[in-house]
Amino acid sequence: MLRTALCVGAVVALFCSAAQAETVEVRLLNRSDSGAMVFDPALVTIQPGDSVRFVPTHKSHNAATIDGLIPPGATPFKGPISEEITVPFPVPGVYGIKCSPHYAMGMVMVVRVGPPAALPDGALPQDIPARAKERLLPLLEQAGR
Ligand SMILES: [Cu+2]
Repeated sequence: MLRTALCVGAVVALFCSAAQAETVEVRLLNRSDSGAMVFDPALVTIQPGDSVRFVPTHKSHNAATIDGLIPPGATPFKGPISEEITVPFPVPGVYGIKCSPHYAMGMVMVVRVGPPAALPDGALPQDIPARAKERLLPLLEQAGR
């Protein structure tokens, strides 16, 4: 009897962990309380296998990985302008995400997958625009602790 109960418990636990992959929504906005041209939220923490749905609430935005700012082995992506995309993140680590048209205006965010993680090679790529860097640094710092 006890054995049966344990077994059922184990099956439920397995099923639940498989069903637990989550999708977090991020909105792409012209303006919010935190400024102009923003991802909201600007820092997302998920588990490997979870997904992020990027929703251009306002038009003319997209979501794309920043070159040199994704973990080794991760696949870069670039979403179409003004279209919603859902991206799975199977590889743990820290990801810099930009909006291609508004990168220079500092429209960036960070996705942390799994435990706190430092930058892939310990430093920001050289070609990041100043305003993007300004927003990325505190987000990366948060993602690392
Ligand atoms: Cu944008």
